[in-house]
Amino acid sequence: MIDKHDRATAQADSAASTATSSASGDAHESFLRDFDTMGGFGATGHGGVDRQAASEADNEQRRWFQGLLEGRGFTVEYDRIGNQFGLLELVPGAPYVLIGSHMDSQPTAGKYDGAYGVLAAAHAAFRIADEASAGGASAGVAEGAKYNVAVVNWFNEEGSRFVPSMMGSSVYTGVLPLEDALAVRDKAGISVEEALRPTGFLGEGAGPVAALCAEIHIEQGRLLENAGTTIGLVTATWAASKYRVVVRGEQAHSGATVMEDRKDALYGASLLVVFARELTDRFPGKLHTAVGQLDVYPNSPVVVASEVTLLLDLRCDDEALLAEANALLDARFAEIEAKADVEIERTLSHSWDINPYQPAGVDLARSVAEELGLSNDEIMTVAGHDSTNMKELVPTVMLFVPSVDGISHNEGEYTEPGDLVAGLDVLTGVVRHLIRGNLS
Ligand code: HGY
Ligand code: MN
Ligand code: MN
Repeated sequence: MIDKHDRATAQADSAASTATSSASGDAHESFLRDFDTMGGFGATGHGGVDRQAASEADNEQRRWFQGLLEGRGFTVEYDRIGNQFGLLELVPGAPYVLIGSHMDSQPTAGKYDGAYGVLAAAHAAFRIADEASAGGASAGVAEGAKYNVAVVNWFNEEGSRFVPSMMGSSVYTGVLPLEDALAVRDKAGISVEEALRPTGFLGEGAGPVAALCAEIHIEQGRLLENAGTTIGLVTATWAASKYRVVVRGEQAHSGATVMEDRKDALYGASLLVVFARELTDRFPGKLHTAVGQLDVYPNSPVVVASEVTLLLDLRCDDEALLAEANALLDARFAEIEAKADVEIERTLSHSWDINPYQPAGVDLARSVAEELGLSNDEIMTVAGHDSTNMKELVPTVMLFVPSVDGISHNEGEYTEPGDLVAGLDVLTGVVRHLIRGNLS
């Protein structure tokens, strides 16, 4: 639990908060300048970004980020799945507090998702480094520290080019075997390994040893905005079931073939897409579903489709309800096979349970937000994050800042600058506690 009365913490906090309050203007300006620079990597024409994992835009932003970290004296290394780490050593030989998120994006998406958390982690670490090297009372940071700091940019969190999502942190935490991840191919047939090999971002090792973790991210919903709350204290992740579904029929002439002879895979897939969407009406506010990717073969205007592959995504804030929704899906699959005279094959490609974040971490984050006078409240995350994996390995703190209108995975994604820097201040305060082991 938090050791609020830890002397070194108290000393460092008072000195640091003095430092922060006087330097906060500069620190905030410096962060916002860097964030503006980041928005240029893979910039689209409408305020968004397209920098999918291991794309040239992603590689470019990673090179920039390496320079930013090295410019502040951090050591940059890459692990065997391309996760990027900026290391700040406070206690030689000690494990690390991992703080970060992901810089890769969905196609034509927002520039805040993931990238904000990576840069906020870097700037929080910069402040910790300055406080540690400043000497005097604030040297308490180094003196009181039990752990080092590693800023992390996880590889391929989005899972758009290479499925599944959260790939880099899944390999780091052992959820996904390395060789399986390296072998995943994109639609052009390029594997993760082939994409990473020429970039110089494919390391050998397993990355720094983690003792604790923290991530800050945009909410991607509108609960914080609706409530007028600045900081989200994330307590758990909605459960997820993601399926790869193949609907098989037979090619036929779209005109000449009589209707009763058809085995139309696209008709079967369409019935499934509509059912998945309307299934949410039975669990209002509890179940979210979508089919975001659908590939038709042969996808020709005069041919009845013989095969459709789609990726179906279900999220639910209650594991029993999710099981009920999955059972209803199974029943509907059988009906669709009969109705469209097709065969349906479903593979669970990625899933996670609700498993909460450590409550002591929520309490720690709350105490920091309160000290800073920032409104805060507990919230569940509907989206998965790299911290979804990390909380299963080490105690993890997950923080949110508001998304305007809940828009995300969309070029219109936006978070107010004041909220961005408020989140940075909370993350910095949380990290000051974590490096002292005030969360176990
Ligand atoms: O929620 C997701 O699946 C994504 O990885 N953020
Ligand atoms: Mn994200
Ligand atoms: Mn995302």
